[in-house]
Amino acid sequence: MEFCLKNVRQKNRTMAESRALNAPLIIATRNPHKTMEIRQMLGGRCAVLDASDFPDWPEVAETGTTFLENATLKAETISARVSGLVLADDSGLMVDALHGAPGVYSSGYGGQEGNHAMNNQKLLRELHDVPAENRAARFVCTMVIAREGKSLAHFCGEVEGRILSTAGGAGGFGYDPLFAPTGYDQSFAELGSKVKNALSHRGRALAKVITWLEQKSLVSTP
Ligand code: ITT
Repeated sequence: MEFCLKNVRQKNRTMAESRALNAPLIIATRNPHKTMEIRQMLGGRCAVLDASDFPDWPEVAETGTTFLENATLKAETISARVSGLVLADDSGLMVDALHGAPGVYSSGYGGQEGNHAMNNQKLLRELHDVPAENRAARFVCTMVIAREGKSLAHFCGEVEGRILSTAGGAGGFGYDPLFAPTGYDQSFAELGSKVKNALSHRGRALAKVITWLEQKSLVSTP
């Protein structure tokens, strides 16, 4: 009897796990570059979906004043609308000489939401007179995991570096052509996705997410 119950429990657990392993991770983002990086870094552990797979997703007003507040708003709003595990990423660039700006306002810094060229032009203008030794900056990322409208956990990652005086490279997105991580002279856009993913704020936050998902048997090991 004991043996049978154990077998049934084992079978139920295996079935629950295989359901979980087949479940996609839904990224609460309209930024296809974020999705691409997260998909690359998850490396086949699970399928990845985003706003492009859900045409009727609501716009989430990012009214928070911290990365955590905005990531929580995105994760909770979207997870209340779709079934499954939702991951939101709120991220940005913090420049010491600008007292932490653009920070949570990174996406619209140049005057138009999501206009990366305008953002980079404004950043170069603002730092025009700032010498190389005072151009320290960091990318920051907060990820929130939510289900059924409730946040379950959050994870942070950062990468230190500096702002270059001219843009370089065609990889990545956003401020990548102007950001050189510590230890490198080239920008993230020049270094390419393998190096960027290994060092980046997003890579560091996602590594913690992956550990959490693996501990809960919510993704498979590649
Ligand atoms: P979602 O809110 O839909 O996810 P978004 O791009 O608006 O997309 P955020 O509100 O988190 O996302 O703003 C992030 C901005 O910070 C992004 O638009 C870039 O300007 C900058 N940024 C964040 N991560 C970056 C990275 O890895 N490389 C370059 N710029 C980055």
